[in-house]
Formats: sequence, C-alpha cells, structure tokens
Amino acid sequence: MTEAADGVFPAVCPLDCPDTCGLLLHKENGKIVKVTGDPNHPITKGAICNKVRNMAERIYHPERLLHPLRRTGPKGSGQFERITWEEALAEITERFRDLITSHGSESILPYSFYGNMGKLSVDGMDRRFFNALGASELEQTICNSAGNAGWVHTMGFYGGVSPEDIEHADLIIVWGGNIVSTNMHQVVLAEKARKKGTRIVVIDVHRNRTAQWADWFIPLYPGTDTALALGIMNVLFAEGLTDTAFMERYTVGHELLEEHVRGCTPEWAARITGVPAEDIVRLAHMYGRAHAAHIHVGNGLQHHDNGGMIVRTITCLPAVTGHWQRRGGGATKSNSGYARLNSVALERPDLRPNPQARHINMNRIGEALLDNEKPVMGLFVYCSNPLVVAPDTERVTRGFEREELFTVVHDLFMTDTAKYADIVLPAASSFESTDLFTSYWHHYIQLQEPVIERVGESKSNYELFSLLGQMMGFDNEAFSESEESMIRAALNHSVNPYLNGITLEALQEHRHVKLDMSPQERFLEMLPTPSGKIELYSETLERAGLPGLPTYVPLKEGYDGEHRPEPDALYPLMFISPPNHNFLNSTFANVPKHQELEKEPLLQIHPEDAAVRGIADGDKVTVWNERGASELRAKVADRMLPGTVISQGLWWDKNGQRQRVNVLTPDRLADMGKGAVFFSTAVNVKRQ
Ligand SMILES: Nc1nc2c(c(=O)[nH]1)N[C@H]1C(S)=C(S)[C@@H](COP(=O)(O)OP(=O)(O)OC[C@H]3O[C@@H](n4cnc5c(=O)[nH]c(N)nc54)[C@H](O)[C@@H]3O)O[C@H]1N2
Ligand SMILES: Nc1nc2c(c(=O)[nH]1)N[C@H]1C(S)=C(S)[C@@H](COP(=O)(O)OP(=O)(O)OC[C@H]3O[C@@H](n4cnc5c(=O)[nH]c(N)nc54)[C@H](O)[C@@H]3O)O[C@H]1N2
Ligand code: SF4
Ligand SMILES: [Mo]
Repeated sequence: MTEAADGVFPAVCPLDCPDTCGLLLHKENGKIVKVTGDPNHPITKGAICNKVRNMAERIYHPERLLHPLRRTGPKGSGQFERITWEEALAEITERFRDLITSHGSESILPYSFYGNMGKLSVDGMDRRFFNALGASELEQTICNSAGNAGWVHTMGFYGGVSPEDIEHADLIIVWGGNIVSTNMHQVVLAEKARKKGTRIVVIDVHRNRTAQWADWFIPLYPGTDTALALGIMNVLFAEGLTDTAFMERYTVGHELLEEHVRGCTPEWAARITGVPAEDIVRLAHMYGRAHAAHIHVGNGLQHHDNGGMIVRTITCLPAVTGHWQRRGGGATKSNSGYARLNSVALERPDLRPNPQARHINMNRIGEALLDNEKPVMGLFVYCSNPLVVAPDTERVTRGFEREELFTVVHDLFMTDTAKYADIVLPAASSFESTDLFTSYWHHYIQLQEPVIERVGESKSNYELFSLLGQMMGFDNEAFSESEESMIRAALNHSVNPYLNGITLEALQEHRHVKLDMSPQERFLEMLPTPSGKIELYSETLERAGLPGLPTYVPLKEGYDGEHRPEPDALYPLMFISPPNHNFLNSTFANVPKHQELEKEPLLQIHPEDAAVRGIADGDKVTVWNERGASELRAKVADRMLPGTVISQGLWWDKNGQRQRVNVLTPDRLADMGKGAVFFSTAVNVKRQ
C-alpha cells in the first residue's frame, strides 16, 4: 500500500490555481517530509510555488481537525465537543429529514467552491447527494462567472491560446492578472519568448509583482479598462492597423464597431482611465504592429460592476487585428473548455426529484440566509470559507448567526466559517484520496491516488457524501460507485473531441495525459456563438438589455469615470483586495510558515492620499465604509494612481483583530454572469 510505504510518490496540486502542477511527495516514516515539483510534468517541469513547497506544514498542522465536533457554545464562539462519526452522520441525516418534512427539501443549501479541485470531491459525489436530496442549487459565481460570460458572448467557447504556444508570441499583454503570484509557469513561458525579443506589458491598477517584472507597466483607474480597449481600437481602425479580411471571415459587426469607436479617441480614453493619451497611442501601435500578440485576460478585471463588459471588450482586440491566426497570438482567459468532462455522469442530475429547484447565488449568501419568505434552514459548507471570502462579511455573519439555521461545515480546519457550524466534520486532504484533476490553463489531465494515510478520523468529500447518500436511503448504485468507476464515467464523453483517448488506464500508467488538441486547429471554424463567429456585435447581449457593442459603463460606487472624488467625500478611495503571493484565497492564512512569509495584512496607499490623511508608512489604519471596517498597516508607496488603495490577501481575523477585507466589499452582482464585484468598493481611511 502506497499510504503506508516510504519513498517518493507522484501527486497533483489540488489548489484552485491554473498551473495544476505535477508534484512529488517525499515520505519518511509514513509522513510527507518534503514536497517538490515533478520534473516529468511537461508544462510545470518540476517548478512549484513556495506555498505548496511548504504544504506539509498545512497537512500536519497541529490545529488540523481530527474528529467530528458538535457545537456547545453560541454560534461563532468556537466552543465544541468531540462526537463520533456515527453520532455526527445520524444527527445530520435526522435534521435533514425533519427539514424536508417541515420546510421542504429546498430549505437545504449546499455552499461549496474549489478548496480542492478534484472532480470527485467538488463536482462529483457531493453533487449527487444534493441532487438526490432535492436541495436548493448554488450558483457558483464567486470567481470567474462575469468574465466567463463576457468571453463566451464574444467567443462562444471557453478556451484560448495553449501554454505551449505562448513562447511564439512577439508581444504579451498581461491585463488585470498578477501571474507572477497566480500563474507562475506562464511567467516561465513568457520569459522564453522574452529571450527572443518579446516585450511584456502589464495593465493593472497597481504595481504588483508582475508589473515589476514587466517591460512596461501601465497603471489605470479601477474599472476603466473598457475605455482603454476602446481607445486602442479607435487608433487601430483610424490608422489601418486592423485586419479586414480576418474580420470579414471570422467576426460579425466589424463595421458597426468601427463606427462605434470613432468617438473613443485616445484623449477620451485618457480622461476616463488616467492613462496618458500618448501611451494609449503607443500601446495601440505596439499591438497593431505585432505579428502575434497574446493577451492574458486576468481574473481581476471581472470583479467589477462592469467586469463582463471589460473582458468582452478586451476579447475583441485579437479579432480586430487578426492575431488569432498566428501561433501564440490571440487571448486566453481560461482553457477549461477544452477539458470538459462528462458532468452528467459525475453529478447525476437525474437523481433530482425537483429539476426546477430554486437557485441561490453564492455572492448573495448573506441575503439568502436572512430571507424569511422561504428560509434556508439547513446549510452544508465544504471546500469554501465564506466568512472570509464572500462579499459583505457583516451581512454573511448575521445570516450564519441565525439560531434556527442548522449548519454543517466539512473542512480541514476550524475556519472562521466552521466556528458557526452546529456540526463540524474533519476533511481529508487531497493527498489522502483518489481524484481526477483537469487544469483550466494547460491541457493535461491528472490522477491522484492516496499517498498518505488519513490524518485523524478525517474523510474525503467522496467518502462523506457517499456515506450520507446511503444513510439517507438514496439510490444505492449512485452512492456506492467506486472512485475508479466515476473517473471512467467522467472521461467517457464523446461530445468533447479533446478528451479522445484519455482513459483511466493511461492515467494510471503515465499520471498525466494530454488532451487530444487536434480539433484546436479548427477552433475559429467551430465557435459556438449564435452566429458561429466572433461576435464584435452581440444580439444576445442587446436582447438582454446590455449594449450589443463594447461600451464603457462606470462603476456603481466610487470613481464615476469623469470626476475624481473630492478628498472630503464620504468614501473617496477605491479599495482593491486581490490575492497575495503566499496564500491561496484564504487557504494557508492559518499556517505560521505562510503567515511569516506574508508578515501582516497591509494597506498600500499613495503618498498623496496618505499625506492628506496624516498617514505615515507603518501606521495602523482603519479602512471603512457603510458595510464595515478593517484594521490594516499602511504601506505608503507610489505604486498606483492616487485614489486607489490596495490590500492583498484574504486573512482570517486574528485574536479579535479585524483584518478580513470582505467586510468592506459589496454583494452587488456584475453586469454579466451574476459575478462578484469585490473590487468595485469605495472606502475611506484614517490613522488609528
Ligand atoms: N498566490 C496565489 N495564487 C492564486 C490565488 C491566490 O489566492 N494566491 N488565487 C487563485 C484564484 S481562485 C484565482 S481566481 C486567480 C486570480 O488571479 P489573477 O488572474 O491574477 O487575478 P486577481 O489576482 O484577482 O487580480 C489580478 C490583478 O487585477 C488587478 N485589478 C483589479 N481591478 C482592476 C481593474 O479594474 N483593471 C485592471 N487592469 N486590473 C485590475 C489587481 O490589482 C490584481 O493585480 O489566482 C489563483 N492563484
Ligand atoms: N476580497 C476578495 N474576496 C475574494 C477574492 C478576491 O480576490 N478578493 N477572490 C475570490 C475568488 S476568485 C475565489 S475563487 C474565492 C475562493 O474562496 P474559497 O473557495 O472559499 O477558497 P479558500 O478560501 O481557499 O477556502 C477553501 C476551503 O476549502 C477547504 N478544503 C480544502 N480541501 C478540502 C476538501 O477536500 N474537502 C473539504 N470539505 N474542504 C476542503 C480549505 O481548508 C479551505 O478552508 O474567494 C473569492 N473572494
Ligand atoms: S498553487 Fe499553483 S503554482 Fe503552486 S504548486 Fe499548486 S498549481 Fe503549482
Ligand atoms: Mo478564483
């Protein structure tokens, strides 16, 4: 048995990161003592990030949950008693049965995201359970849904340039993505291109690590990227830097677009974005004259009120210039479309007695829990930490505090969320389980088999939900299906030609197997948009009440695109809270090693904004708005345009110190895809 043996074993990084690295776990006395990269992985090639190199500290953290627990104190107090698995499962199934009788099955809500990207864990047995239960359906909109919608309205298919092609790009624009921290192997590939003369441009609201690495950093005001992209298009059309033959063949609406951007001059775009007009012209020239420019469309762009439109507008650029036709040229937001598995076989929607069950948007979890009309009475949280990651924490907390709400949390740790649970269940780490992994960036499918024995009494999601399904008396075959059989079913999906030839046996033999990328050659011929072409003009959007052509719409709070807020305005600063380098969302925020690397949560503030408020570098500051307040340490630095403040990382509250940033963020929804708008947040700041 691998679990008991010592040696070096292959593994997959389970975290929500595009790189999905191949790992090697080094074991002594049955325990992982070292994590390194697998040099045989064709894309990640043995390099891994610091977070995961220190992963053993998390796996064997002294605070790891080892047994099921039942709450004994008030919600949020963190007071629990140890119970057995039998007691925990009996209590959950009994409470769920009672709730179904008294309030209907839709009074139960699962709340999950991708704390572990394993398909069996988060898109597998768990889904079967909540389907068979007839629970409310969670709309998983916290990460990429606005940008996804913006991309799909334009391109139809959720896929772009392959990692292997990036080194052939002669210009790389990283737009709203901090890839040095969040997609490190893309940096390695871009470096290869750079050695051949490729220039790297970063467009961001602050000088993040990626901007420091770039050849040219272009700072702009938050939420104004649509205006910048339109300004670039204005120059491209005006100066004949477009590819009319390409547009004729592969797009719809180019004449309308040309007309539409005539008024979007560089001067117009400069007033909105804060980017000087001459820089916009220079960027347009670089882009229009490049042979094969690649745009990395980052995730930061979509977390705005207008995030879908930002992504859509940027996505139009390589269609206007025809860069798509050349190797390395085009754009990439996500490549998850290539690796679509058989989700029907995995998730078994046929088990659902109520196909019309209500949907609840995860970004509005606070509101949903406080809704008395059709109340949520049972909540099951796993692979997510909403008390830290969901917008408008105060409202979410009020929801979780509701006395009559029965909450179960399955996690590896006593997170800020787990403290509100009635029952806490210990989760196994992915290295203790079998699972299947796809990447949303590279094209390798990977298999994880258990490498270590279970820590404490922990159970994997697969085990937990299959047990719960059996205890609820649901269809036995779906809940007793083996992991291997589920993997086979997931890979058996003839409608996705990219999966051709991928089998469990091949994965067992090679650990990672590449998708059959041959259909990608016909990528532009088979775009699944309504017109079958790249939609520069989208009738679908027009019908949905949005502009059919890419159009700049200001944010709903803070900067309105015309007037910088006066310093004495109630909330004059835009607050951006993107991920940091050493955590993965809120994962690792409780690991001393990772805390040490990050030191403490900071508020980066421009010297001008600091001076007006009498703030010096290193001062403790309060950041607040009408939703809540957070206490951070000021880092005064000229890293952004005045008017924007930045705090990286999703920290947990520590010893009563308020350091969660989502107390500040709104739970409004973006223009498309019902996405989260974390970054469209206006605040004020004062010295403590
Ligand atoms: N180290 C690390 N890696 C991670 C994660 C992590 O927490 N830590 N999280 C993972 C997950 S789930 C995701 S979704 C990805 C996210 O990773 P990325 O795709 O890099 O996206 P973000 O980090 O959310 O935002 C990227 C940048 O967008 C900028 N930004 C914000 N607003 C605007 C704007 O209006 N215009 C422009 N141009 N830029 C703007 C932010 O300043 C930030 O530098 O990373 C994954 N990888
Ligand atoms: N302000 C602000 N908020 C943000 C963001 C931002 O940039 N700024 N980013 C947003 C984005 S893009 C995302 S994707 C979300 C991410 O939010 P989440 O998906 O909630 O991610 P994590 O905070 O990493 O929490 C994952 C949890 O899953 C647990 N876990 C890991 N493996 C397993 C397992 O096998 N089983 C079970 N049951 N649990 C497991 C981990 O211990 C951890 O507590 O946050 C969003 N929130
Ligand atoms: S977090 Fe990303 S870069 Fe780090 S090991 Fe995992 S997949 Fe690789
Ligand atoms: Mo995400």
